[in-house]
Parts: sequence; C-alpha cells; structure tokens
Amino acid sequence: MTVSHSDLANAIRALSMDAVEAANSGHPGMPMGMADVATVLFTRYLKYDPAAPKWPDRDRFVLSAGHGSMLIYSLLHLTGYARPTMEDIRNFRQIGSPCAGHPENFELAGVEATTGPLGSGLATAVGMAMAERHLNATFGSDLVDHRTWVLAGDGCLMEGINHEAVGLGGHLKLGRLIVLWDDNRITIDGAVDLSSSENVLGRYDSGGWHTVSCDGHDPADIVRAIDAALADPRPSLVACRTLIGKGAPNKQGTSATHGSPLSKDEVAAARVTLGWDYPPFEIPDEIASAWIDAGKRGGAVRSDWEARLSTHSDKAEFERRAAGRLPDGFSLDAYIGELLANPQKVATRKASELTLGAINALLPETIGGSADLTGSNNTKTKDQAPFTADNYGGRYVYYGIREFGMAAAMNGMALHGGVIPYGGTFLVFSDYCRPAIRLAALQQIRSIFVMTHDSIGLGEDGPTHQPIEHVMALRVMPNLDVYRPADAVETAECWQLALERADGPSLLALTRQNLPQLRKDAKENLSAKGAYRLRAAAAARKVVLVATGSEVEIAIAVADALEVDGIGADVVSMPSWSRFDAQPAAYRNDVLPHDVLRVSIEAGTTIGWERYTGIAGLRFGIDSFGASGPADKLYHHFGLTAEIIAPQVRAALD
Ligand SMILES: Cc1ncc(C[n+]2csc(CCOP(=O)(O)OP(=O)(O)O)c2C)c(N)n1
Ligand SMILES: [Mg+2]
Repeated sequence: MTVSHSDLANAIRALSMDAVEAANSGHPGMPMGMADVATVLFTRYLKYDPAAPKWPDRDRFVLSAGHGSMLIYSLLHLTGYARPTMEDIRNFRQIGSPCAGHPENFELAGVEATTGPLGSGLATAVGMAMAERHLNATFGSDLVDHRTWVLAGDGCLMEGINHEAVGLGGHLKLGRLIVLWDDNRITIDGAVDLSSSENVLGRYDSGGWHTVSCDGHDPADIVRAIDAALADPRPSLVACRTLIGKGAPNKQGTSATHGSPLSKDEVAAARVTLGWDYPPFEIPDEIASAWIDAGKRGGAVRSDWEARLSTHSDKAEFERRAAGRLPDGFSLDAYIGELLANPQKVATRKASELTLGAINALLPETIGGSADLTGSNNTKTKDQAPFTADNYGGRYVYYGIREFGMAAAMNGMALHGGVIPYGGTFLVFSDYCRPAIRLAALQQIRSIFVMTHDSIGLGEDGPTHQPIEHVMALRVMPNLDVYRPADAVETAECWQLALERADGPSLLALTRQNLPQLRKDAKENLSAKGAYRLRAAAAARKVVLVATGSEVEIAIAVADALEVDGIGADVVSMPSWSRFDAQPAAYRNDVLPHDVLRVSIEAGTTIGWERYTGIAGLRFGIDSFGASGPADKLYHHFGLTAEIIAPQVRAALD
C-alpha cells in the first residue's frame, strides 16, 4: 500500500475519536477537523526530532486550542516520541496518564506549553517567538534559528488576550510566528455567528500581521498558504477553513463534535466514511512507519546543529543558558554587603531597581519589562537597551498596557528557555495578569512578576489602585512564591530566591513609599526561611508581632511601645508564607510559639492570618476597600499605626 496524505491524517482522526470514546470524555471535533493541517505541518514543515525532544533549536508548536489535546497526543505518538505510548493514549484523561484532559508541558516532551484556557497559548507563543529572536541576536543563526507555530481556534481569537497578543506580536514584527487558525465557524454554543461577526483577518491585518486563507482539508492549498506565511516577513495568521469533526458523517460541521464522544454508532459510521477499517488503537504498519519517517526528518538537521554547537566559541555559555543554570557562584552578597555598609531608606520598588542593577550586570539572560509603568515599577536598569523590532538583542520590553499579554509572553520566554523574564505592573493589576500567573505556577516555570504599589501606602490614587485582597489571593495559588520584603536587604534576598528557583514563578510585592532599612546583618538569607525573628523581646515575651513589607516598621514601633510597659514583644518579619510553611515544625514553632499572644499586621485583608495568629490572636489589616488620601493619613484612617495598635494588644493581654 502506498500511504497517502489522507491515511496519515486519518490515523490522527481515528486515534482521537477512539481515545475520546474510551475515556467517555473529551473533544474529538478539533483533532478531526485539523488533522489535515497538522499532518502537513508535522510531515513537511515543523523542525523537531522525537529522539531529542528538548533540542534547543527545535521549532516550538503550541496547541493553543488545548481542548483538542488528542491532536498533539496522536502526533507525538505517531512521529515517534518515547511518550505517549499507545497505552498512554488508551488511558487518555485517566489519573496517571500523561495524556491529560488538556496538554501539560511537564507531562510530555513535545508539549511546549500547558494550554486549555483559550487564547493563552497564542499569547504565550508570542513570548517564545520573542525569546527566539533575542537568542538569535545574542548567539547568531548557527545556534538559534527556529519558528513558533500555533494552532488556535475561534475561541483563542475571540478572547481579549488575543488583542494583546496581536498588538505585541505585530508591533515587534515577530515574523517567525505563524498561527494556524482552525476556522471552523463553530464553538460550543453553536455557530460562531451567534456571538461574533468581526473580520478577524482584518483585525490581524491592521495589527501588522500577514494573513492568508486556505482550504484546511486540501494539503496542496495548506502548503500554498504556509509557504506564503514563511515568505512574508510579518507574523502570519493562516485561516484554515475546516469542518469540525470531519469524517463523522452525521455530526461533522456541528458543535455536537466539539466536546463529547461521538457515540459508538457514529464512530462506526466514521470508520466507513474515512475508509479506516482497523480496530481502535491499531495503526497499520505502513501508515505507522510513514509517520515515523516523518518524525525522522529532523534528525540530520539536529546533528548538523550539534556539530555547529560543538565547535562554537559560545558553546559553554549557550548550554548554561539553555539549561537555565545561573552562572557558577552567582550571588548578591557583595551588593547586600554594600547595603549593610550604607543603609538605604528607599521604597522596596527602588530597592528592587538597585538589586536589578546588580542582577542585570551578573546575569545576561534576564529580560525585563513593564506594562507601561517602567518609571513606577522601577524595572529598567541603565544598561538595558529596549527590545525592539530593530534590536532584538535589547533586554527591556515595553509591553504597553497589556498586563495579561505581558505575563503570558513572559511565560512563553520562560518555557522557551535561555532567558529569565521579569515584568512589572501595579499589584492591583495582578488581577489582569492572574490567569497567566496561574499558568506559570502550573507549568513550573521561572517567570518573575514585579508588582509595585502594594498597599494603601500608594496613597492618593485611591481604592481603584490600592490592593486589599491581592497579596492573600496570590498566596493561595499553589506553587507561586509570593514575597513581600520589608526593606532593601530583604528585597535583594527575595530577588536571589526568585532567580534561583527554576521550577516555579515568584512574585514580589513592593512598596511605593520609602521604608527604613531594618536588617542589621545578612550572614544568611533569612528571607529563604519565609519568616524570621527580626528582633527578640527585651522584657519577658508575652507577644509575637508578625508583619510583612511596609508593616514591619509599624510592628517594631508597636513592640517599642509595649516594651516601655515591660511587655516583651518579638517582631517577626514574614516576607514569604510559602517558604515559611516549608520549614520544619521546630523552626516554625520557635518563630511563632503557641504560648503567647500572636498578632499580625499587614495592610491588606485579615482573612487568612488566623493561620499564624490562631483564632485567639489579633489581626490588624484592612477588610474594606481603601480610600484616597496621603499615605500616612490613610494608615491612621485604617487603624494601622503603633499608637492605635499597641493599646489593643495591651488590652488583649489583660
Ligand atoms: C478562557 C476559556 N473560556 C472558556 C473555555 C471553555 N471552552 C473550551 S473550548 C470552548 C469553545 C471553543 O471554540 P473553538 O475555539 O472554536 O473550538 P472548536 O469548538 O472549534 O474546537 C470553550 C468556550 C476555555 N477553555 N477557556
Ligand atoms: Mg471553532
């Protein structure tokens, strides 16, 4: 038998419908509809090598329409990746199978990004394409010369984040980014025209993209469109007109195929329509080996690349960065030593900028940025040139007012590897970034979020700009390290921890207002413990005051007032809950003993502080929205001063 394009594509269709049927759950429509486009991409264009799935110069493929996960599982299996095995595919959507409901980057090599929240994959891919261009500018085309491909659905293009991705990608002229749009005119509720009548291609055109359309079931036409995309210097959107669920004779073209098993009868009918006369999870040898051959296309390209790397003058540095390893001996100790010698009374956002001065000089892999608040977030250091379409070698990104797009692009850079992204906005707008922060945490990647103006301490901009629930809401996110440093020394320590952590994101909550430098020594990184006794009680200890960030200064003033009355009070600074919770019980009990009154002070919601104060403890914070006014007046207004807090602590002890 000679294996045709249709045979190859039908293998994807069969695996997809059978896996969904076996799981009795999943989305057959998209993989069946995009099987032809995916076949063309994976057999003719995509640069990859299943034998070396992490090869740094591979093309990146992002399945932004993550519900169609069986498409990528089929492709990875068929092209010869070690996983998923056919057994993994049989166990699609079952606990323990790497073939999860939606693709997860840490489950399978070849899944470049965790996708499912629509639009996020596409915006993440923008960051991958940025990282590629940056590393190309740094190391040259011999080492870095690849593309980023996205498969996106109607939903990805409808989501608001799509607008940010189009704006950023077009502005930065990311010509190596190609989005293949599954233009099937169907979403869950039915036809796209129920909810949308926009000219999608026109929107991309106006964003500086190249656009082209094709018949997504005609391989020659798909080739024509992709060739046009490759030839154009702009990022491309390829509209692939398809039939959702193609091959299911009674359901294709309808939303019935989107997210439900086709049914036993319809699967049987599809076998007839497709001419696929084989049992579930069986691929005839000829078709299987044709797919394996397609997967071998990249092997020689990869070994040529390895040969170039082996003699390249930047080999060691390239490998270090690709592995995400910090330079040997990377440390901020010298900078922290200067702080101890010359204490800085600065806002922690300014302390962050000072720290970044040291970091960016030591780590060429950092790429900073801000969503149009550079001067407020203090994210740019003097040595950073802007990253622009004319200078991809720049290390500072003007993301524009695109918080979600920024955070997603940062994730794309971190996933791509070779760079460490950090980016800033106001903490209150972490809400605008939150879905991407969550994906960073889920994907176990090193994105560093710099969130300034972290409380009512920002003052006159008022309640729209004053975070209340934000720090706590971020703390509850699994695998995110949230830091709220109290002074310049802690800020540097927290930065060091964020950079050293390769398996998850960190977020720094930083003040607008100046804070005194409280730390007198830095023999060890005390922030690494999450919380530590900054000052021990002088008189017999009756109280432990635990505070974060700008409120540590207040806790010290409260302790001073109590000690005057002979009430011993420890002051505990707690820059990070997650780090503290990871300490041994003995340490935690020593820092927060249970036999004294425990009091928390933080200019945000008190909900959650019971964890450390116990129900019997006291919690000072703000459980309403903030207000407009000068910072010091606001602290008084909301009862967060030593004069107001100390008597309440005394009363609780009586
Ligand atoms: C942010 C987000 N909102 C909603 C969903 C739920 N959802 C999954 S697929 C889908 C419809 C997608 O339509 P389309 O992209 O056209 O996919 P198709 O039905 O064509 O496969 C929706 C609403 C989601 N995954 N992510
Ligand atoms: Mg659709």
